[in-house]
Amino acid sequence: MILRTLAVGLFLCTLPMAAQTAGSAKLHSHAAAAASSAVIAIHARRFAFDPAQITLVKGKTVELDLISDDVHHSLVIGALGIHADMLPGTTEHVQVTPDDTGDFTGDCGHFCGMGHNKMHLLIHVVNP
Ligand SMILES: [Cu+2]
Repeated sequence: MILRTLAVGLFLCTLPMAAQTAGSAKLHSHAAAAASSAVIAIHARRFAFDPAQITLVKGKTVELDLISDDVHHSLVIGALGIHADMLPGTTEHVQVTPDDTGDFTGDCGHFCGMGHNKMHLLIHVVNP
């Protein structure tokens, strides 16, 4: 009985540590992918962008490949000067070179249904 309690205690102690390690590793590889990749594909479908957030590096040019999976959407990021249609069957290629760090929000600029105003893309711009 004592042994069993010990084993459970050990399991509970190691579990959060394992979860933390996995979490930070995942975050790290995501950041590395964003920094080394020059093309980021962004899909739009009613009613979300996928991925819902991306990380860009200040001063580094990245191509956003904008793809609609269903109906006519658009991506509007006022702070980055982006306003691009997203039409089904076509990929819109948009070059962006962020000048400032910070978090910026993109929205769908073409009414696509009742959840249209819930479509947001969060852009993190970080220092090189
Ligand atoms: Cu929309």
